[in-house]
Amino acid sequence: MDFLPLGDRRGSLVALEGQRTVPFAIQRVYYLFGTKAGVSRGYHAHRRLQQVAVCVAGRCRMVLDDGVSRESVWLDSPTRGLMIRSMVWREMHDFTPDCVLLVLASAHYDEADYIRDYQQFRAKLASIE
Ligand code: T46
Repeated sequence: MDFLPLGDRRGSLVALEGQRTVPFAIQRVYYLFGTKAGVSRGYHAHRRLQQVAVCVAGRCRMVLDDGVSRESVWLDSPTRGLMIRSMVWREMHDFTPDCVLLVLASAHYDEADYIRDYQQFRAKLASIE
């Protein structure tokens, strides 16, 4: 999803609003930064959580796997967000040292919502088909 950059000669601004720019009520905001060189993150899916990820500085590569197809997307613009729906396996790779990945989430943190084992993720998908 593309965000409209606002602003003027002083610089740019992007405003993200729950249930408007972002298609859910935002319950939580967090950001990943200082990811060490060569480190990958993620390797999980969420049972119910929906999220939008925006790289507000630097870049990283997000891999999304819905059990049918696997796509790799570079996040490298503060005006582009990636919608991550529930029951999608995600991995994050190739973080630049300056990468700050902002994530808007539809719910508060709940470890019980995570599926951190890929085989369990595939089994859960098969059970809801
Ligand atoms: C996701 C990707 C994009 C909390 O206590 N509260 C929080 O809101 C979050 C997000 C994490 N944590 C704790 C849980 C772990 O002890 O912070 C630690 C690191 O979390 P995790 O290993 O899950 O981080 P990533 O970078 O692998 O994944 C994160 C999010 O957890 C996840 O929902 O989709 O970023």
